[in-house]
Amino acid sequence: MAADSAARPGRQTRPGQEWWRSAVVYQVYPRSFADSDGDGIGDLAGLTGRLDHIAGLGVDVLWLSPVYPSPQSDNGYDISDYQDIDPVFGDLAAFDRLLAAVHERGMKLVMDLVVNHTSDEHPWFQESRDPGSPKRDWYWWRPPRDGREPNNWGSFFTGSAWARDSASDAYYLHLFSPKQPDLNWENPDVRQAVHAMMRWWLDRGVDGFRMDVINLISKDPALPDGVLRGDGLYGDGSPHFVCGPRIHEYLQEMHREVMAHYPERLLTVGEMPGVTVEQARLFTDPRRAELDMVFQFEHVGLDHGRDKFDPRPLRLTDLKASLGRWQTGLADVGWNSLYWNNHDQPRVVSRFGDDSPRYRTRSATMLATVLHLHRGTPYIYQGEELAMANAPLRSIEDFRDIESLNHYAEALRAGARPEDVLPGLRAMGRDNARTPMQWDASPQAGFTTGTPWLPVNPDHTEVNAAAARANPDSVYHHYRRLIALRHSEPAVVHGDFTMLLPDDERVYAFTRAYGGTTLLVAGNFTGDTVTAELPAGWEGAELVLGNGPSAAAVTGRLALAPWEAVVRRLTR
Ligand code: ISL
Repeated sequence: MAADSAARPGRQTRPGQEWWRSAVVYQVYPRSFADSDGDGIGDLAGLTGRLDHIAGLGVDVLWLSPVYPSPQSDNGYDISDYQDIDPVFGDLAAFDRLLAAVHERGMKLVMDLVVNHTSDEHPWFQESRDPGSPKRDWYWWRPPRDGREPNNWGSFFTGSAWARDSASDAYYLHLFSPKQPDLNWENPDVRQAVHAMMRWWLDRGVDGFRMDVINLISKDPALPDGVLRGDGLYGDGSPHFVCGPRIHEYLQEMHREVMAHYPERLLTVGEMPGVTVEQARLFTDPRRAELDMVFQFEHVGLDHGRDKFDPRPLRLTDLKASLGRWQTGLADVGWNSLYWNNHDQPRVVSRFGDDSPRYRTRSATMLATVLHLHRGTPYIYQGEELAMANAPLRSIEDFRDIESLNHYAEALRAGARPEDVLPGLRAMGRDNARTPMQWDASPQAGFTTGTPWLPVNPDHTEVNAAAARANPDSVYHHYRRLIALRHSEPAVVHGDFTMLLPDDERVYAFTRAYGGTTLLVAGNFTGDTVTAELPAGWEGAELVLGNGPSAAAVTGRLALAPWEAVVRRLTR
């Protein structure tokens, strides 16, 4: 069950048999997981004390969002020291205790690597503000153009991607907030410093990295203007930095300098907004030695309108077309990562399911079943295994996230009314994912004895880990069964994927075939009873897993109760 059993240190794993293909990863956003000292912010000791909840699911890997020293302007994705722990989370000794406790439970620990940018409070950037400093070239400093920004790029967090520094009257590039200046990867010293830092963590015992926006690190050094965006104010620079000219060279170099020194043990996953299937094949082809897998963004953009804060209903046929294309595209080479949720996305039970008491458990377990039966490595975001829902965010005072606050301010400056902006923020804002983990029914959900930095969701009186673990029919135990199935049934890991019913707006159905075994997976994405035609031959197939009342009888037509999911198995 533990990841190590497949790793066989010292022996070369055959391509296709790497341990992470059968692994499941659990993401912890430490600020919101468990607070041990009552300051209202989660910390490493709190997490260490709650590891049995994670291990109890049977997961193989824990991915820890950033815990490094940081001004916390983007909740730790703005790092001021790569080789220490922020006091709000603990210290290196607390980190070592966490790592040992993770390993004791047969799990691995993957760190967040945020090296597209640092904090503006990082000593590297502080030094680079001096034009004569050897660090000047570590960032993208440029003189003004006609007294203004060096190009027209807009930042992901609104406004220009350039900030003017009074120290030298030059501008520096920041694709995210002005407190997140972009590192200049053209400079070999920057790359070496990053490699050395990575080796330092790996030598300490960590088992890999989730790499933040790693496909943005190579920019076209000419920094050309982008085509004007809808706002008419800023240009879209993404063609000049998404999977930029030297990205594959940088990742192959990183592999050579870092990952290759720890054969077999590591898991690497690159977060890649805007990545295409064709590019992902290159990034994840084991023969190219770049990354094990990437996070792509297509399926979490299908319900966006003009932008992410203009949500549209999801069309199931779009979701199937998109995920199906990724399954096919990475079938013969490369590997998928599978996710509904992370710290940047609204809660999936609220977004694609039904979070009302009637269908919450059923829709959450249906969504889990469909996702986990795809080919790829599934990621579970903290609280997803409890069907935690979006936060009851009302006025702008309820929001904490820099992205939402900036978007709101910009929209109001442009003349929008609060009541027209808030619905999009409520549906899509990142704070939805960041409310405290719901451990029990007590006043602060067992998260803290103090005042939580973001209020706990009032539904924690019903939806919490203590209740879920005590109830064999809970979402938590369904996730546990899905993970156990992946560990015991090779068809879940290796099986060929075939999409069924691509034009059906209600049922998501596919098969996975491996050797003499074929799995049929079907999920009802609606609150109605539905039927669908199936290929012949499924009569009498064994029920492997289900979440519904009828366990979906197969008679040639498939009948599914509201939000029902089934997995059936035929063996030749
Ligand atoms: O959520 C987003 C805004 O729509 C994305 O653009 C997000 O910013 C993007 O996925 C990159 O995310 C990562 O890098 C950001 C950080 O704010 C996110 O939390 C992180 O996951 C900058 O480090």
